[in-house]
Amino acid sequence: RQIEGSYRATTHQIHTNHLLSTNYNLRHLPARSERSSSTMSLTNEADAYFAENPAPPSLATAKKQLDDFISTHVAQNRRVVLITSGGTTVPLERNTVRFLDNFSAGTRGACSAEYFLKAGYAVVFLHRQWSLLPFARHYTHSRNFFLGHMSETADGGIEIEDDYAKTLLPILRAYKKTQKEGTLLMIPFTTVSEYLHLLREAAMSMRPVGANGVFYLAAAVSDFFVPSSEMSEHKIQSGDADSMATPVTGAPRGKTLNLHLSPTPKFLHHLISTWAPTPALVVSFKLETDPGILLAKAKQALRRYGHRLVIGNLLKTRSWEVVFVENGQGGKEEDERWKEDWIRLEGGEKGKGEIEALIIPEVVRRHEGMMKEVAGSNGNG
Ligand code: PAZ
Repeated sequence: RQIEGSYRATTHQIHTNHLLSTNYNLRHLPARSERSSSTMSLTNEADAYFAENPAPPSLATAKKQLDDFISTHVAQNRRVVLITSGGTTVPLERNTVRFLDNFSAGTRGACSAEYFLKAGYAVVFLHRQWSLLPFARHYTHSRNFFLGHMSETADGGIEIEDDYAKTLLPILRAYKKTQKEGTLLMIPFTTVSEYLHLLREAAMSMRPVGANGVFYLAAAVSDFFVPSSEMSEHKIQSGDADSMATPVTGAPRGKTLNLHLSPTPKFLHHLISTWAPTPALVVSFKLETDPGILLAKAKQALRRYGHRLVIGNLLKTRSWEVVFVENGQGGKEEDERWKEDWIRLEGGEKGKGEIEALIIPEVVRRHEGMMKEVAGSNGNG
């Protein structure tokens, strides 16, 4: 999960990263003037993206799983939520040795999936491979290592400490119920390209769900990527890099690497306007590190894409506070239309429980409100 030694980039670090200002061009990189994405319309931009960046070989299987799963639950008139979870990678080579990654562990997505299941939804869980999974997260990524609570019995069986068994029992019950009802479909991705191909197929599969559907887009998606045509086929060799002089002193400072990254297409625009133009509730997440711009960025997303709800969060406080930003579409002045509701875990950082236990009921409440509106406007309300 690293490139070159100890460097670990997040999508949000890329702007300021010294890699961008250094001076090594990946081979096969066409001149900037040959790249035309800035002049394309958004639709052409998406078409060009999917034409240029090949679909993962597993896409056809995933599509069949999605269609089967969704049609089963549509037939039962069950609500369906599509959750995206975890970070996407940006490979630097086609035979990938190195890639950019980001911080997301998939906690928000995995945890939210359990609460949506509890609320009766069927869950499509598009997640970064090896990130946190619903149910498994309670023991795979816990510092309270599960084997420490088990011992071997005289007859070769396994005994679990009473207290630990009590903690696991509700999780086991919820998992068994989910299995019995077939309400969880998990599909993994790794790269940003795999993610976008999967999201497009999943969004189109969601169409028949209509107003019973929710898109809950919690994945941390790379804003920039290296297009397939510009990627080195094999592992980038340090010998291919330019020797650089240190600015000001001119002293040699060895080989340096300079990456040119292209902007990832604005997938939310495509999801809302083309892939899934259904009355489903679309909830996107906005992560920032600067508290001063969080609300403005959430509103910008709502204005730009025209969906219903953005959940804003800050890197440092995301596990105990979030803000729901909604475009009420009622007032005359732009500022009067915004509704901002902070949701906080009691006790803050040291609070007990999970903030998703508060987030999901609130999303469900808003989803139900929207379903009533849709039924009303169809004359069924
Ligand atoms: O996966 P995690 O629990 O560590 O983090 C969740 C999150 C911060 C990635 C998510 O809540 C979020 O804000 N996703 C959108 C990120 C973005 O603005 O690109």
